[in-house]
Amino acid sequence: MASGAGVYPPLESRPVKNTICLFDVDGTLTPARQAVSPEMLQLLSQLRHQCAIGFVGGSDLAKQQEQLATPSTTVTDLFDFCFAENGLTAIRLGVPMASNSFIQWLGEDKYQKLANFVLGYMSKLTLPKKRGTFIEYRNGMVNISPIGRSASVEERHEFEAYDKEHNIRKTLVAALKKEFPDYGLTYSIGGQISFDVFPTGWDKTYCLQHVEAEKSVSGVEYTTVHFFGDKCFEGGNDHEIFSDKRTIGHSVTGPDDTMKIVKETFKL
Ligand code: M1P
Repeated sequence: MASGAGVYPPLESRPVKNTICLFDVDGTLTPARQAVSPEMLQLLSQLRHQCAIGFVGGSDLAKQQEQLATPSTTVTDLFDFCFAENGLTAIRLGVPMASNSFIQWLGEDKYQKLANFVLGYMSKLTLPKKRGTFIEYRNGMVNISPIGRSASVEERHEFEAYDKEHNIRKTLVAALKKEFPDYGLTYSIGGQISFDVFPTGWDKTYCLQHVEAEKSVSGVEYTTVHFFGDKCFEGGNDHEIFSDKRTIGHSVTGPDDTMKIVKETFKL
């Protein structure tokens, strides 16, 4: 299925070399938690011959590998910059860059208090369905899901609809903010069944420091940074990078809209 891995000019030799396009993953390059289409990969490949491309997703790299590549293609071959967990895990041209750790930042003691509170709170919730993995511990954040991360696609849709009506996630986030007012954490509802928890400031703008650092690596200064995302509204996990003064933000309604805007913007 996947195409798009290939030979590309070095970053400093691309026709529009001072431009980079950054894409959110779920709802922007792919339908939520599903695979990318061959048409999208083809377009990204064409775009990569013009300028640098990268993705910036909240999920960890393993999930982006599942969604954007196949077992025989590596996601890090398909993009110049891979920013997993908002850029807390960053890879440039296949080579890992400096990463940062949630647990080092917060400390074990505070983390356990948070995890115990969440598990205690969720033990009292009754939902249409509960599955497994209620807290997913990642490098740069934790992801908390009242239904559990092992929910099927159908169960995800069911939870999302139930949550819209009953505000399960919003109410849990409010309880966390009240319980841990001095933790310096941001709670971000970016997907269908969960929310991300990370130190304030470690949102998707975190990856821009890696984009800026390119100047001292290859000499390329990215003066134009396009960002494409589907959750650009306030409270959405694309909002900060979308509205950052360093980016030109494009709010999209889904992968087809992303393709349309890319084609129009770059005359592809
Ligand atoms: O990329 C958006 C979000 O995707 C997933 O959310 P959910 O499982 O709730 O649909 C998660 O990986 C989340 O971390 C991420 O922000």
